[in-house]
Amino acid sequence: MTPGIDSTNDRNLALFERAKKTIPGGVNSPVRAFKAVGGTPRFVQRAQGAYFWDANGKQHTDYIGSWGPMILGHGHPAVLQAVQKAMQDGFSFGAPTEREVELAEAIIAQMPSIDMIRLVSSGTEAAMSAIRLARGATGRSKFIKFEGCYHGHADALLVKAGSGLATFGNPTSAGVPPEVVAHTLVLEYNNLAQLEAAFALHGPELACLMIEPIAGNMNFVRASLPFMIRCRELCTQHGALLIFDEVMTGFRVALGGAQSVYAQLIPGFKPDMTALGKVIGGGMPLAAFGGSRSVMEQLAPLGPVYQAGTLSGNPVATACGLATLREISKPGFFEALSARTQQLTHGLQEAAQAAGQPFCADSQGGMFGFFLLDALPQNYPAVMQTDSPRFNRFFHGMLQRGHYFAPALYEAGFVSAAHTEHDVAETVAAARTVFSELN
Ligand code: KE4
Repeated sequence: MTPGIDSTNDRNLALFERAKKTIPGGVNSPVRAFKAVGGTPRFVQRAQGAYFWDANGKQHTDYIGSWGPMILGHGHPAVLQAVQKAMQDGFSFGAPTEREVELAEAIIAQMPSIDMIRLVSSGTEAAMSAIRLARGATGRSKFIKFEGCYHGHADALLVKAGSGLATFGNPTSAGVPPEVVAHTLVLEYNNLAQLEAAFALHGPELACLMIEPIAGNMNFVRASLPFMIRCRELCTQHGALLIFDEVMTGFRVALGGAQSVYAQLIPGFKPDMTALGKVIGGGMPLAAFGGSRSVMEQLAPLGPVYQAGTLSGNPVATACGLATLREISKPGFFEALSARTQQLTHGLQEAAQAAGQPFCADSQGGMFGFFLLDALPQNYPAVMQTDSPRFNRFFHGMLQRGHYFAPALYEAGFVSAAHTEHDVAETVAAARTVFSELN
């Protein structure tokens, strides 16, 4: 029970009980149910800037921002105006619009690896379609993904490592027939030896390698430079496509996404395909996948790889996305956002140290992760070494004080341009108290 809130008039609790009657688990996406941390999900009544107010009218400083899209904060006036205007002109046509072309051009302008792009409605669709396109373009079926990386819930991607490198994946979800994941090879993130062995064993059969370049689905784990260099080299050597899943990192860690961060460290570095989502829709259902012209032109109606969507390139969602990209493209935007994010991670680090708590954090642009560990983990098993009961106590301690972090220790966090220095200082002050109570 959440101390300080009388459960009889806790509207979050009442709404959660009511929701469970008609929606499985009371939520439309599992992570929202607080299963990992326990307690009652906060039902959002409204949000503005860096804050949202829950069903009890309690204000929270929001460090999830819809899991990444709300990089400007909630209800940015320029975005709101663009969406309201677009709605006057029509919600959906099932026909091409100029704004889809403008958005495609705006994305391509920031990502030199992308010649052409197809808009879809979710990150799952983007990643699923990218895999299908890679398979169609190469004529190969097998592909590599990494433990701890999440690419949406398409069947072939709901898979855990098989036993050893010669065996392919096993389903992580009921309802996924083993044969559907029989071509998916799951490796350990940042494990060079496994990567080399997998290509040595299967190289000529591999259609692609899909990776979160900064893995936000195991909180915040960077691919090491040697590892990323070998992913690129081995894909090139064996004719497999290197696919960056930047649904979370795209336009969030930098204007050019994580690929621009790696390109600064590895001259000429480019993935062959990129999946995008979240920020490019500004909070509306919009995602995309793109790559070289030769690969993308394999897509219907030009080529043999089928892909489609009723609401793809939706005119209201593209207005929201375009207005968002316009704002984040302004000079100094990412410098200011990065500084704000680092104010948070450095502040949390100091607060934890003051309480003698193990803590480490990392961030890039407006995305951050922290671990109640002494050193930054390099892979999923290391992330899961975290003392989850202690994480849960930290999470709820912060939540009760009105600071909303991801309700799972394997999820990343997000800062928006609307978070002020004072907002972050308040969060750090609350963390100082919560960390001291953890002892
Ligand atoms: P969606 O289908 O949820 O739009 O995107 C799937 C996806 C693909 N790739 C990456 C790197 C992602 O992070 C995601 C979705 N991210 C989760 C947060 N870890 C969304 C939150 C949720 O599942 O409710």
